[in-house]
Amino acid sequence: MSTPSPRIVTVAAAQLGPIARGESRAAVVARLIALLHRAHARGATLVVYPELALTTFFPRWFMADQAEIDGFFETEMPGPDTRPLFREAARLGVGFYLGFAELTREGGRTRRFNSAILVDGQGGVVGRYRKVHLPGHREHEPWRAFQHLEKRYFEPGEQGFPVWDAFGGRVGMCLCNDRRWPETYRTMALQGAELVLLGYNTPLHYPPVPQHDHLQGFHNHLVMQAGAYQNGTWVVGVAKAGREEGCDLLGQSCIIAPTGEIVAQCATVGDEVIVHDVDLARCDEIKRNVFNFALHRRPDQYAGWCG
Ligand code: ING
Repeated sequence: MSTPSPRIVTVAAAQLGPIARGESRAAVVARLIALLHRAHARGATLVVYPELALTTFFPRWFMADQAEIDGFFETEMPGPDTRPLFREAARLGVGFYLGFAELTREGGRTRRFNSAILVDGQGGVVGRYRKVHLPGHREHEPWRAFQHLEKRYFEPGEQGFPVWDAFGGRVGMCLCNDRRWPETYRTMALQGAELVLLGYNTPLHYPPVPQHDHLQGFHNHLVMQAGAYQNGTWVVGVAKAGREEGCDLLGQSCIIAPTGEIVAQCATVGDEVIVHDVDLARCDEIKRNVFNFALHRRPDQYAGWCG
């Protein structure tokens, strides 16, 4: 079988350590730009940041005051605080994925989403994704060591899992809990996704089932490696990590090949950059063989699967 010509995109995972509740956007953007410089110095043309990369993971607290909650959201992207990142990335010719809390006016009402944006190397917005699978709960549950109020603070995304032509291939995005659901990767793979970018904030302690706490790292890689292999796509998973406002967040940011192999992984729970020469052509090793959907997949037998 002929080997396709390589299609290399040098990708960086830019893991963030904790962001304090009171840390200014300017201070966080300065950290993002420092990571951008380290990634660029190592040849990266695409940098992947975590979910909600501009603030602390605020769904861990119950807040009654909407103005206080909205202080964690962005009303413009780019806006005054993030424009320096967009400018510097474009100056260096580097694209990026950035997770952020999106506050917008649509259909005559205020909407709030857990979102991510994909920006190309010229500073152009390729696309925006709104988190589909919102974990956690809606009401204050004081029994928990900390809250997980994504269902309270965000609306679920209603635009599915788009895939865009970018960086020389087919690129898709998702966010955190989305990575646990097989439908996420398959929906994108059915659109030809070759590179799935995602950020996450994953506490080591899971209050509903604490006996699984020691499995957080295993489950994190399990779902991303399976998603990569079963769909013949690269997966880049990037953490907000470390002890953030008293809550220990999982690190283990990594770059995973279509074979399911982890080819690069962070070794700390702080601000850290890992880089890999992602060859998008290697997706064919899987997509044209073991998971050749046209030859082997049987949607006629998958009752209830919309794909
Ligand atoms: N965080 C967590 C995640 O899916 C979670 C929530 C943790 C769910 C542990 C299940 C087990 O990684 C976000 N932000 O989705």
